[in-house]
Amino acid sequence: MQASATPPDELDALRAAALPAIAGADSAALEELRVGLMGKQGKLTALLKSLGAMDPEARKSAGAAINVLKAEITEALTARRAVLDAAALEAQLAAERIDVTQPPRPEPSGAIHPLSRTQDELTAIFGAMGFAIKDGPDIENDWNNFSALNIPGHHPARAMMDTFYLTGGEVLRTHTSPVQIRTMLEQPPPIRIIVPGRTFRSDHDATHSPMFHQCEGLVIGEGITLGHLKGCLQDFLSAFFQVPNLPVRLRSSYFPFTEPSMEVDIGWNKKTGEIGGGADWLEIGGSGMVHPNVLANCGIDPRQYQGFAFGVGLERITMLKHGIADLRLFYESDIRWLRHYGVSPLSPATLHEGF
Ligand code: 2U9
Repeated sequence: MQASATPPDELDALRAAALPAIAGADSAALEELRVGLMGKQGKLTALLKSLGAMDPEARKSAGAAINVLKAEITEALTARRAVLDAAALEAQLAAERIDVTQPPRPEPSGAIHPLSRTQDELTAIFGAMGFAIKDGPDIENDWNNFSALNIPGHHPARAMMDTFYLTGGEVLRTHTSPVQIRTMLEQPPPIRIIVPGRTFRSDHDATHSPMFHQCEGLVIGEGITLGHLKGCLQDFLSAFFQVPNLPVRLRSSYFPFTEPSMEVDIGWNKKTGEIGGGADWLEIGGSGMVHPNVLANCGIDPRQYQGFAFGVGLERITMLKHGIADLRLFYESDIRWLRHYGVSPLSPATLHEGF
């Protein structure tokens, strides 16, 4: 004999017990209720299973009533779970709140090394004049470092006491000039570049370090004259030392890679060390018109193109600008020195603010 329909009282009793329990349950109790009602052994599951044993008529009406109750319970479970989850999230957010307005711990912040700062300042000055910034490898071949620059085999710059030679015949570059050679071989004129970077000489005393830094400049174009060189140096040195109309003097000299060649002097007061004041002259770098042999070595016709070049030692101009007395301190990583002479990373070098 087939079972009769579920008595409506039984469904009402289940509804009356389940819905208030669900509405007041905490997270664990809610899960227990869900399993107790809808799990494999759950009461509602048992009622649904009982449908199979009913005759079709009874199954129809009982099925409808049980499904109504199932929908009510499912909705109540979902709604309660949503309320509990939202409350749990609120509690977690409150517990994990971070005060992003709190000031940082009083730890000393880092500083930009004075040589890096000088490099940044040169980049700002020459960038504003339309120069590109170039770099190249520390290890160079003999041709880029010497021969292309019109430095012959017998020149003292090539002596063992001056240059670090590697076993494969390469050298640690003794100046940044090989980068200018590479640039001229790579691109046709006009060329307007500065090359700040590490350089090496086999030399070590109070005023010489085996590793030091240079910044060289190169301009190649048609109709470039010594007047352009002088004006460029004047603008650069005035901006770097922050002295308007800084006196700049070119004094005849000799370099294999330039003709004519000139030392670059600036006006200063030897007694007080003041740059731009006084009647004394201070050598700051070298310069000249690029030697026709050097242009020809790089495939540039010296009858069509001319150029000027210059070089300064970054340590030297940094020491002069900031009154740093000893070259060796640049490389000792003494944190007290770095704090004193270093610059805040939060004040980048910009021309219009001055530096
Ligand atoms: C090419 C052609 C010419 C670069 C130049 C100097 C003069 C110079 C020194 C300054 C201080 C080196 O660090 S230092 O000792 N430099 O006197 N440099 S002209 O001339 C070039 C470079 C590249 C192709």
